[in-house]
Amino acid sequence: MDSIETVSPHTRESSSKRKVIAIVGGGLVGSLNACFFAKRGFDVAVFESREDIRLAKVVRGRSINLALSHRGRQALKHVGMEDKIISKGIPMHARMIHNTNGKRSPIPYGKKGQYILSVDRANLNKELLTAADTFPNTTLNFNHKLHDWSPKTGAMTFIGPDGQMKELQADLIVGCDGAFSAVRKQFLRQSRFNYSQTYIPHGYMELTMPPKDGDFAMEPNYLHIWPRNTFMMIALPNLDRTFTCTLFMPFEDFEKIRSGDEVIRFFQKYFPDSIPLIGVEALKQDFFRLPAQAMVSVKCSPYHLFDKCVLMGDAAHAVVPFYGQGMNAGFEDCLVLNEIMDQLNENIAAVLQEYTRVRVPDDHAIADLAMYNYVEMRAHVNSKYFLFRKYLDNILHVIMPKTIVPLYTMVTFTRTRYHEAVNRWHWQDKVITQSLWLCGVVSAAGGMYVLVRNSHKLPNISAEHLWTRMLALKPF
Ligand code: FAD
Ligand code: EGU
Repeated sequence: MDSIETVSPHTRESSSKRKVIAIVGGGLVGSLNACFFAKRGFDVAVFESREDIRLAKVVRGRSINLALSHRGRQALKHVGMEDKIISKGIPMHARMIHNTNGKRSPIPYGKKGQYILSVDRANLNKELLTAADTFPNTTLNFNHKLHDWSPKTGAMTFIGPDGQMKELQADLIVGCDGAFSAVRKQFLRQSRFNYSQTYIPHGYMELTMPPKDGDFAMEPNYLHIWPRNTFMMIALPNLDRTFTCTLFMPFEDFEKIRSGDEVIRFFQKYFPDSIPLIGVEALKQDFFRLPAQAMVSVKCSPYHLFDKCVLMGDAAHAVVPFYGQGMNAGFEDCLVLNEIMDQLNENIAAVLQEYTRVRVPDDHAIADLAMYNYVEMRAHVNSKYFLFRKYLDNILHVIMPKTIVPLYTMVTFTRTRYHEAVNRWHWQDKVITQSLWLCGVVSAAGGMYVLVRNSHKLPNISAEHLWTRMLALKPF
């Protein structure tokens, strides 16, 4: 390498005033973030290790569809993309709980306007790349894999399309390169950087449920759930009238299923109603197409390194998918950073420090919540328990709409800061428990009062007599 180029799409002279932002990772968060930075007038360069998925024939990678909710929508709205994305999303107004007998019970998410959307990951990513591409101050660089970068100089080395190393310079590096972030590697070498990662014992596998007689095989506007303690399946609808079913199961159980017949036997036992819908032959084949995929939870802090670099999305906080919030939280990251840019007049050093201060507690809270829900679901959540808990949540909310707001409602349908949602949840839990105690004490005291007031009317039976009778199990 002879010299370090800037990544700016313009020459150094023409862009002397504009700061150059390098966004590493052109996934969901990176491509959205590019729109946010471009809209502010920065010179933006996105570097993505894969080829341009808009041109690719087959798109590999994680989860085919995702649940988009309020936080993600608010971020999309800010860059004028909300309508475009929701027009291709399928509303899910309720969950549909499937029990082992094939019985289905719907539980609404909330009031009429409260629904989540099933969106196609590849389409969402393509639309966001195209949106970023329309800004004249943005360049998209595919087949550019970040190899390393220097916190001293801010210089980045990429492995380019021709396999050659390439060194580039930017004013700010934004790490949006996912759960196994290469940008994050340099953070790990810093003193006082906190980091933890946990692989859960479960893996996931995606199976496609084809249309039946040209239409959706199940009710389309639902998030279908088969809760079975350690096993769980979830299905989200797609525009092509298929469903993508995601089976969550401990790796050791995946390993026990080795033949097509064993797959059918397993489904017969736990998800019998889904067999004819997926199809026996398809099920036997799909199950072995790809091995089960791992899920990791990553927490770290701080999110910034001097005024040189910041981590966002899964690179900063990979969460297990048991709250449907990973992408939503990553999109909200972009919105939060943008709000702080307004507050602090784009003073990058100050903005990054404030971003870490504000965002770490919230991202850690959603990582904890998602992990908590994973543990809870596998501990004792079958279809009956799930129905009971969600009914109870909803009933309490209807009785006291201001005091009791279900946790998932705050998480999914509001922009209540995640850590505040958790605090409020703990507080509500206390109120509910104390109310129950109070009810108990009041009714016990009331009962006692009535008893004492009327004691003269009661038959005079001695305690010994009572005891003998009880032992004899004779009714009075
Ligand atoms: P990614 O989507 O991982 O994108 C990172 C990008 O960086 C990729 O394009 C990658 O190619 C690129 N990259 C990686 N390394 C480099 C490098 N060295 N140089 C250059 N580029 C690089 N979230 C929800 O909100 N709702 C859901 O319903 C939901 N369901 C999920 C279900 C499952 C099974 C899983 C696993 C996750 C789910 N999520 C969901 C979470 C969601 O998928 C992630 O939070 C989201 O994809 C994070 O986006 P990202 O852009 O940060 O990372
Ligand atoms: C998992 C995988 C139901 C997509 C959590 C609910 C999820 C999603 C729930 C996946 C569950 C679990 C919530 C939403 C959503 C529920 C939620 C989980 C979408 C508490 C594509 N979860 N997910 N909670 O309430 O808040 O319906 O892969 F089974 S959307 Cl685990 Cl709201």
